[in-house]
Parts: sequence; C-alpha cells; structure tokens
Amino acid sequence: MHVIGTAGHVDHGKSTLVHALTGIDPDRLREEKEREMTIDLGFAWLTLPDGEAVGIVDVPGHRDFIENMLAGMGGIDAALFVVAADEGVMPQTREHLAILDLLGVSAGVVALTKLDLAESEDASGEWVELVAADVSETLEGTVLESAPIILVSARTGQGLDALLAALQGVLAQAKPRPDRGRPRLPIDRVFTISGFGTVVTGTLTGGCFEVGQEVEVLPRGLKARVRGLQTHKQKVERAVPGSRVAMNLSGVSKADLKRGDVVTIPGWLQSTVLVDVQLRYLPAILRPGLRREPSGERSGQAQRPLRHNTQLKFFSGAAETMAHVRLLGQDRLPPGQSGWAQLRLQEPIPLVKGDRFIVRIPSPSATVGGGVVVDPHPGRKHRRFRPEVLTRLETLAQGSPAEILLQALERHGPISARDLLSTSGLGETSPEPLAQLLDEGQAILLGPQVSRKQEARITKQLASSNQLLATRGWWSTLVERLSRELSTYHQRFPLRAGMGREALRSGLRLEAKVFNAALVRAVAEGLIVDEGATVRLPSHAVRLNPEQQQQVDILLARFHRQPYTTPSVKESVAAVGEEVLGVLVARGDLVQVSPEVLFLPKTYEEMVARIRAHIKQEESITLAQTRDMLGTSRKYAQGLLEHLDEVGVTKRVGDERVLR
Ligand SMILES: Nc1nc2c(ncn2[C@@H]2O[C@H](COP(=O)(O)OP(=O)(O)O)[C@@H](O)[C@H]2O)c(=O)[nH]1
Ligand SMILES: [Mg+2]
Repeated sequence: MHVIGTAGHVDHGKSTLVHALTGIDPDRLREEKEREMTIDLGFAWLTLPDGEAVGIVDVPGHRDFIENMLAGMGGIDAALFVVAADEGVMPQTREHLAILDLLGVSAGVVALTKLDLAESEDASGEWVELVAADVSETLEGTVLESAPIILVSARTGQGLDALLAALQGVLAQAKPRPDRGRPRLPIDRVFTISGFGTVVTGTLTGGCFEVGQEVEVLPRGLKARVRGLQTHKQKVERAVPGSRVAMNLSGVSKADLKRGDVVTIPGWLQSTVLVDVQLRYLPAILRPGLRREPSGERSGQAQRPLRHNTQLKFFSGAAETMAHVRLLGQDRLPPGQSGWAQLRLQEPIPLVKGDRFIVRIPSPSATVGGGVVVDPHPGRKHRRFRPEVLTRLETLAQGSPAEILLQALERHGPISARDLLSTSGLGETSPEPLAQLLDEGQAILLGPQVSRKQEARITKQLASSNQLLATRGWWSTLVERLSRELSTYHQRFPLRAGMGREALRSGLRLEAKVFNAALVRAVAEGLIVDEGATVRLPSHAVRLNPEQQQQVDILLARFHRQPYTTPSVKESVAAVGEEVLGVLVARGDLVQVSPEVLFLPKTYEEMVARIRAHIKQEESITLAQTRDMLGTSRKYAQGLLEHLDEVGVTKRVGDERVLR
C-alpha cells in the first residue's frame, strides 16, 4: 500500500483535483467550506487502474497553514505536486517543493491543472507551454526533477486518466514501505466517536498493527489497546506499513493525546530532547508573498548564514517543537550548505535514526532548512569542535554495516547470504552484521528452521553458503499470501486434500529455489502441512456435506452387502460422483485394485490373506481357483490378481500365481 500527499500553492486546485480523482471532498471542516480554502489536512483514497488502493493526504497551500501541511507529509510515498496552469509557479509552489526535497520525497507527479481556464484565456496553448517550461526549470536539481508533468482539468476531467496512470507508474517504482516489526503511527488527528471512544489517524510506517494489540503512545508513554483498525473506512484486522490508518484505542481518552504523538509497540522507541542531525540550510529564505520577478529571477531573498545558538521551529513526523541549534565544527552554516548540528528540543519527541525533519524561523515564519536525524540519543552535549565527534557523525550517517545489509536485502528480496554480502560490498569476511540482523529478527533464514541462537552460531558458515535469507517483512507478506492462496483453493476444492505444489508456486509467482526454501520453513513453523504432492492449511480437512455423506453411506452399505462382487467404479461414480469417490479412495475407505474394481479395505485384506495362505499350502493359485475360493466372478478375481502382481505380492508363472 502507498500514501500520496498533495503539495502546491493555495487555490491552485489541489483539493478540487483530489475530489475529482476520488469522489471524496477532502475539505471536511465547516470553516474550510465557508472560506473555500483548505486549512487542515484532508484525507481521501482511490483505487489505481492496477487495483492498488492508495491513500491521499490533501494539504493546505496557504502560507499561514504550512505547519499543518508539514504534519501530513510524514510517511508519504509520492507527491501529487499541483500547479495551476493559468497562474504558474508561485511562492508556496517553491516552498512546498523545497519541503519535499528536504524530506526526500523523490517520487512524484506534477499536475498542471485548471487547463480549461488557461486555454480559455489563451487558446493557442502558448501560455500553457510557457508555464510547463517554467515548472520544469523550477524542478531542476530537486527530488522531483524527473517527475512527469501531466496537463489536467479537474473541471472538465481532461487528463485525469493520464494522471492516474502516471501516479501508478511512479508508485510502481517506489519501493514498498518495509515492515521492520517496529510500527509507528504519528498521530495527525484525534477525535471521539460515540460508542467507540478515542480514535487517532495517521500514516503507518515501519510495521503492522493488529486488533487487540497492546500499544504505547509517546512521548508520554501511555499504555493503550487497539480496539479496532480501519484503512480507507474499511475495517481491517491488521494495518500495514504505507497505509492510512484510523485506530480505535481503549485505555486513553482524547484529552490524553495530541497531534504529533506517536503510537507504537511498547519497549523500543524512546523520546528524546537532544538529537544529532545533518542539517541542510536552504540557499534562500522562501519568504511567503514574494512573487517571481518578470526578469526570471527566482523568488526568495538571499539568506544570511545560520548562526550557532539559533532558535528554530522543528517539525518531524506530525510533531513540532522549538529547537535550539548548536552548530558542530563551525560557527556559521552558509546558505545552500549542509553541516552537523546538535538540536536541543523544547519538548521530547520520539525520533529514530534516519527520520527527516524541517526547520522554520518563527517570525515572520518561513522554511529555512531541514535534514536527517543521525543519532536520536547522543546522550550528552558535544564539544563543538572535537574532530572525533564529527568523524563519529560521518560514520553514523553512512549507516552501520547491519543497516547497509538490511537495505540491500530489502532491495533484492530473497538472496543467498554469500551474494548478499558481496552485493552490499561487505564481503564474506564480516558475518557479524548478518548475525545481528538474524538475532534481532530483522532477517530470517529460508529453508530448514533454526532457532535464533543457532542462527547466530551458524552465521560463519552461512556467510559463504547458498542458504537464502529474506527480510522479516518479505516473510510476513509471503505467509499472508500463502495462506490466502491456500484458503481460496480449499474453498474452491473442498474435497481435495491439498493444493499441488506447482500450482501454488505459480500462484505465488516465486522462482523454484525461493519457493522450495520458503515452503520448508512454512512447514517447519506449522503454517502449512506437507502432504507430499500437495500442501494444505493445518485447518483444512476434507469434509463431505450431508447430502454427499448420505450418498456415501448408501454406497458403502452396498459394498458391505456384496463384499466380493462389489459395485464397479462406474457404478460408484454414478452413485457419489468422481470427486467424492476420489476422497473415499484417498482416505482409504475403499481400495481400488483396477480401473474397474473397488473393495472395502477389510475385504481386501481378508482376500489377500486367503490368497497368500492358499499359495503357501498349494504352491500356486490359478484365476479359476481364486474365483471359486472367493465366490466371486472372473472380473473381480482377475482385477485382484493383476493388482497383486503389480504391488509385488504375487508373480505370474504361466497360468498360475506364486508368491514373490
Ligand atoms: N476552471 C477550473 N477551476 C478549478 C479547477 N480546479 C480548481 N478550480 C477552482 O479553483 C479554486 C481553488 O481550488 P482548490 O481545490 O480549493 O485549491 P487548493 O487551495 O489548491 O486546494 C476553486 O474555486 C476551484 O473550483 C479546474 O481544473 N478548472
Ligand atoms: Mg485545498
């Protein structure tokens, strides 16, 4: 699943476009309706042509509400960057673009909207061409540099299909949000619903939540329980990363919670007030209200260098607080440059290494920079000019070997340990990071199951082996797909013991090597049962319905009445159907000795014993002797004897059978 965020100047048609694409009006507040302007975040969703459901966060464009906009940007996978074709690039076009750039939202589509208006003013289309060229130039050197530009009108519907196709295209490129088993839901709304109680919403990253689960809300560390989950107004048992989630919480009241708090699982995430960051300072203050000069000069004002000890407003996830900036290694950070800094936050915020943030000057408010959290818990105030402090930050920013490995594993999907180590550039000589990933459960081994302790111990051999590894997220997705495939199959074919391996493999679209290894682990974990040629869910058992059972009872009664001259296969099929007869044979309720002949197992065993005994005494038996001894006909006796030859009990010598 993915989430898209809108961006762009006020009144450029973002909300109207979202409405046209989704049928949902994202402006939900009364004040928004009255002022015809988005003030706070709005939410909608749509289904792409390929069937993927995508959440949309619609943000306000007005300069007074940039901070509300920031609360909606955390966790988005792609931007729907809107520029009105009649007006072109405006101040918040630039400011929102700078924010997307600082947050690293690299997937996006540009919608040049209000095409109908632009064309009614200039039918030649030259104006629109000029605006498009200007937009491309504005995007140069930013994360959206290569984003497709689509001409649309929300009013006439022109270009909307092309826009959807383009969104689908960029999302297909965006890698899915990883499941690291560490879910975080930064709260962007809190409300109550009568009869349900407290509900929070947000964009989920890092892991899944399940109904019934115990959760913790940071920074206050409140304990709560998940009473219900929804994605796009649909109830779900499990919410997945990269989706919009509404979570009904018990154990906390609305008054306990606010925008910016983070819902997570207990025991791993801690709030912090001291953070080491890599800070990028924008080249120019994106001061609101400045128009683009006719000469082509970029809007904005030359910025003064950022001084040590400056107070800035800090935004990350959906949270905001004041931050005191301590520059490390320099006294001033020149415009357009990056540097190390230690931020002291006024209020604690739960942050994780790699989190992005934005900083703004408070008054007159404007976005001045942003960056990446390098160490959320440095523990103490750094000496500002110590080389070892800076070296440590540089190393941290590059990522630990385990992080590099995990990223490579996320990119590649299941891969052998040896190939993983070599593609990530770490080499077989350093199996420790691999052991760490296995220890933490971030990576798992496919193939025979081993305990975590063993996993760590065998890492050394593993580092040079072909044993396949996968991320925990890949595995849990696979487990879900596996059980979905099998349960669909069991529903369709309730009388079959299981699903053929090959059919399952092609349903899962896995290469044989990965499939086989994954199946071994799934069997070992008891997720599926291996029936030889087929596999099934542990819960699946072949069950006859009452009508089928009745037909079976009647048929078996006939077998009991005439055990040696039994109903033929043809008659049996006529009585219960081919599938049910297959079940009876598979279960051993009947033994099939030839294409025509079936016996009850008791009769079969008795006949075999009598034939054996006869041969033991007389050295051999003929077809006629068998027929007479069993009081049956030639057809049955022949079927039985040929079957016994085949399974190796007897051997034919001329017209007689002897024991093998
Ligand atoms: N003619 C025309 N008007 C549009 C179009 N899209 C939006 N508008 C109008 O432009 C105004 C601002 O739109 P809105 O969606 O609120 O802009 P936002 O501030 O970017 O969300 C509204 O009056 C819309 O009806 C369009 O494609 N064509
Ligand atoms: Mg709007």
